[in-house]
Amino acid sequence: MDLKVGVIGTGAIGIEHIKRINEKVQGAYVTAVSDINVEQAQRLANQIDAVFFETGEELIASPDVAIVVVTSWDPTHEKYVLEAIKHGKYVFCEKPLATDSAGCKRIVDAEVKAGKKLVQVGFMRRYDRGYIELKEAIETKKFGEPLMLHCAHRNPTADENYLTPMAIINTGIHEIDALRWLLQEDYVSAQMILPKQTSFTHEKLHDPQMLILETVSGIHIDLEIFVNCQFGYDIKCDVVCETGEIGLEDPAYTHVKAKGKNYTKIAPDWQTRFVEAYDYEFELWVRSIQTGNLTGPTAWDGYAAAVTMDACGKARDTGERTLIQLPECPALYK
Ligand code: NAI
Ligand code: ISE
Repeated sequence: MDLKVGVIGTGAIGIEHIKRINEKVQGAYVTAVSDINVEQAQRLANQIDAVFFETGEELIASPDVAIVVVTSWDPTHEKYVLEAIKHGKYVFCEKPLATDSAGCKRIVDAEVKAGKKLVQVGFMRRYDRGYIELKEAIETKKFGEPLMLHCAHRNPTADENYLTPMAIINTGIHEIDALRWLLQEDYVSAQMILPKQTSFTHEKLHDPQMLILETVSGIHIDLEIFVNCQFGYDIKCDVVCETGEIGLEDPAYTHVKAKGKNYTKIAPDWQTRFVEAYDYEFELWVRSIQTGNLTGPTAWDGYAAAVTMDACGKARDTGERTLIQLPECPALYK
């Protein structure tokens, strides 16, 4: 029987995921939506023949909702995930799982108490073909041991609501998870560098920022986060190994030769750059619920990322290299 999905947060990615579930993914359809933007969400509910709920809590409790997708603003994730766990419902939560490690820990504790993995975090880099190929090359040691990673996460523009800490909490969090997953290693330290700023930023956002992470075995990662780069949505990850380098290419299916130039386009946004990864992420999420074996990024992964995220915040504030230490991983996640 198809799974009934309730979606909390019907903004940019909420709408994308709703379309994805209803039009592409097998075995699930959206029966309910909720958003504090009542008018917009009600209109959407009418269009897709779903029920509108005034609150996320009512949506989660509804017998017409079997599984939950949380795509509201970052600071609201924790309360909805905890509520879904309380009702014993599977919940897909967009990144970050919570805005700090204490919030993520409350989720881990609730899930451990429930005795069952119910949470998947929207760390969708893990479903991108480029990252998957990098992981295969690293795991098979095709070019020996990885030593250094040079990465960049660039967005064309960020609005006035995007503040300095969001470079990590909202943006760099993708790499914090993806690189830990790629290397299968936790981090031991973080440093933040605040370089010369672009004139395209505003006073509450230091842009760009540089993060340097070190893993348990001593691999060094440099990550540039630049959210007003102007030219497009640009994601880089070059892994320098002992006998070779492997790195992401910008996916392009066509090129243009005209007016004396030969070029490919840069994706304008995350929707375009990672469309296949999001589709695959949801396909596997629904399938894993049907088979009762969740395989995606867990609440523990969300917590591990948040511990690193907190260390980055401290490193930015103090200008110092900050140590990262995770407690023992609960048996549920091993
Ligand atoms: P958005 O601002 O377009 O949409 C968020 C929606 O949540 C808005 O409609 C807002 O009214 C609603 N909302 C806020 N508080 C709420 C509450 N308490 N209850 C119900 N609804 C509430 O933002 P966007 O870009 O769609 O991002 C949503 C989430 O998805 C964020 O957490 C963001 O970090 C994540 N995201 C993840 C991406 C990825 O690559 N995995 C890409 C874009 C966003
Ligand atoms: C957004 O929320 C995302 O998750 C995008 O992937 C990221 O590139 C962007 O910086 C975030 O704001």
